[in-house]
Amino acid sequence: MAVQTTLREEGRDTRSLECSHLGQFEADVLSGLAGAPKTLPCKYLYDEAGSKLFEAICELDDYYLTRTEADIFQNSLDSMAAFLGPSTILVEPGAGNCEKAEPLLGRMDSPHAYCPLDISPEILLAAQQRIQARLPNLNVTPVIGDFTSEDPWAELPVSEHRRVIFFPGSTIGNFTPDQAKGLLRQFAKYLRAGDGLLIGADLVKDSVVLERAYHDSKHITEQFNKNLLTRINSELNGNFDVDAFAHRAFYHRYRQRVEMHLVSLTQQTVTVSGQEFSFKEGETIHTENSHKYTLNGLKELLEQTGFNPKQYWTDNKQHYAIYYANVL
Ligand code: AVI
Repeated sequence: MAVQTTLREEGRDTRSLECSHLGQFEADVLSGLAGAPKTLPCKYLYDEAGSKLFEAICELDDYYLTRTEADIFQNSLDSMAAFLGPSTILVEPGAGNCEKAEPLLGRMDSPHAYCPLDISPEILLAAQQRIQARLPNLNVTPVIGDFTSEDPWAELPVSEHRRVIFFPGSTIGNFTPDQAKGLLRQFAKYLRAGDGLLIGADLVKDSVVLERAYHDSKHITEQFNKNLLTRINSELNGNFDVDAFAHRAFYHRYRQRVEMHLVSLTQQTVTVSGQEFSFKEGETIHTENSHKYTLNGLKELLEQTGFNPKQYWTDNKQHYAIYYANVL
């Protein structure tokens, strides 16, 4: 009840949160389109339509990440739960619908609390009700906010219980190596010595497999990418001709990442929020990076950011890995 009140009170703030998001969205889009090369932050791919398209991507045969990670969890829940320990607070940044945490919470030894952290109050509230119905003794405390900023971390409940951050889904891959280090250091700041991190990441593999995952045969990823232009048109008074852009995704071997771009099929000028942006034919907007790690690279990333990697789990093709690490 107390948590529902918190969410309702947060709901009152949602309008001002939305206004500030819109202001930030506009500022980021205008500066991204003014840059050379043109870029747009990938976090804006996830409006309501984008989030639904991403859910559809996760169901695709070509997009092996979600099902591979789910299989690893399925096969190793008990040993993962043992690393998480008893009476732990599980904190999940970018939790969305919290579906990945639910089976883990069900196997953990008397978890003290689950704190999903996300920007969408509606999705969090629905997830809270679902999890609470299944695990009535668990204290579910959602926190609303962007986990890349410091604010929501300060709102997490203060407690002496052991803390573990749960960061599945290869979301770490959407940050450049420097950003990933900054983010993991931010995670480490919230944790204390002996607390933990359970993190999932996609691994380096054959470029054909990688490129098929981001250029799927059903063209859902294309719709997901182009939806960003539709979103700009509706929220920022833009006039992108979505059909005048093509979806491009390729594996950059040296940078170990799949890059997603929107390619202008013609020379054209686009207006967004009253500002004009010209495109040459073939010019791209870089919309997302999805970095891939080697097992060793992931271990090094953890070691460089204050963690002591203890155990990893992977699939038999070594397409994906989940690491558990303690804070030093
Ligand atoms: C959310 N993130 C881990 C996905 C990825 O694979 O980088 C986003 C995505 N972009 C295109 N397809 C999926």
